[in-house]
Amino acid sequence: MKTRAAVAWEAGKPLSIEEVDLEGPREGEVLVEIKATGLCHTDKYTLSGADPEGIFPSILGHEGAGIVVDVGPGVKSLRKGDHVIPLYTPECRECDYCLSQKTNLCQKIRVTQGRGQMPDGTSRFSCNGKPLHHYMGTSTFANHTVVPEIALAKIREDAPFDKVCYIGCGVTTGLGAVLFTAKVEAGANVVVFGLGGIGLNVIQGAKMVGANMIVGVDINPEREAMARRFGMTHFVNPKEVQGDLVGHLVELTKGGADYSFECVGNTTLMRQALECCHKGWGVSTIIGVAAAGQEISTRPFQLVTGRRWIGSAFGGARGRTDVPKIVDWYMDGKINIDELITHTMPLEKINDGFDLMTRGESIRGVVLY
Ligand code: NAD
Ligand code: AHE
Ligand code: ZN
Ligand code: ZN
Repeated sequence: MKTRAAVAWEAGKPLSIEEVDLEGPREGEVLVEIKATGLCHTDKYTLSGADPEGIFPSILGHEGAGIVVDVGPGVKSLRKGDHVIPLYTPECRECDYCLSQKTNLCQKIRVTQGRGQMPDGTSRFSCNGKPLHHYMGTSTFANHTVVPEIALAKIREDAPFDKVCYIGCGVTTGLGAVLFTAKVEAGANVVVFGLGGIGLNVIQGAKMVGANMIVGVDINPEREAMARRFGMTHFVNPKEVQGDLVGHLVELTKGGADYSFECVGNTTLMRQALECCHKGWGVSTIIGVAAAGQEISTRPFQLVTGRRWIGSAFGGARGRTDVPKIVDWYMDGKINIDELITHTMPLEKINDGFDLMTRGESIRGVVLY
């Protein structure tokens, strides 16, 4: 079939709107009509060329929601008409990783996914006869996409696509990092670095679990008002701190954060996030994705003296199990998504959406097909 897509032909170049060819679903695969997709910073990161797994030409996008149009042979859990959210972290429920119950990082199709291929090693997308790579197993910057069955969460039919698409990455990543990865408890003091599409969901999660202090750190002062509405109790703009930011945060939290989260992708901030944690027990969670070649460092003494450094992918959520529940939380009014979606646009304006992100003007931009 033909469908419309924003194609990433080359690193560092704007996306190009094309009519592309899409083959139908093969064994274990599902054809999905994407109704809406969010723009996540990770898409911008990959488009920039800084992602070692970035492959071009490709169709980016990993924060979508849509409807099943067709299923391939052997697909049992989904049928035409089902509403779904594609999962860049699948949940096969049978690989060693899934069965371990220790991680959400299902590895069933990770190798081919990282190569921009479907599990059988081929692509379903092409343009003028030239194959296009898939991205993160989802490629939601196409109006129609083919996704493995194990990488689709079935969701309730009354959930609005233009809002719940954000659960496909940002909402789940932020809330999940608090609830599933760090397991923040009521009364904890939390410091969040970066108050964008991810960090504001970390704030929302910290508020949900009854955190005491929720300190937000961002160089964009425009982020303060929104973050306060989501539960932030203290705002720190590093540009306005006299002297050492870590010392300032330790003093503010009276000894250090019980939990900190890095939601920017900046290795200097990752170090500061660890070092502002409380001696003896503070846990710092890295969420941000740093460019190829970048490394983190700290004095080992920081860890010897009881701080712990951990990371979180997709908020530690098991997609097919947890995503439908998070959709319920939204539908029950337990979490706020609407206010975070600051801009919507047609596919033709997707590059403008990334410009808004770059200028710090949007929290989440969403493409409506
Ligand atoms: P975003 O662009 O919406 O937000 C980034 C925020 O960081 C902005 O508010 C910006 O002002 C702030 N910032 C930038 N430099 C800063 C600095 N030096 N000090 C303090 N604040 C600073 O991005 P996002 O969509 O929220 O994504 C955040 C990061 O999380 C990205 O690296 C993205 O790739 C990553 N991410 C990771 C996962 C995961 O599963 N681990 C999932 C989604 C996104
Ligand atoms: N390919 C990149 C790493 C990108 C990365 O860390 N991706 C996160 C999701 S970001 C969503 O916005 C993730 O889930 N990682 C786990 C995985 O298996 O990819 C690089 O730098 O190599
Ligand atoms: Zn993302
Ligand atoms: Zn698995």
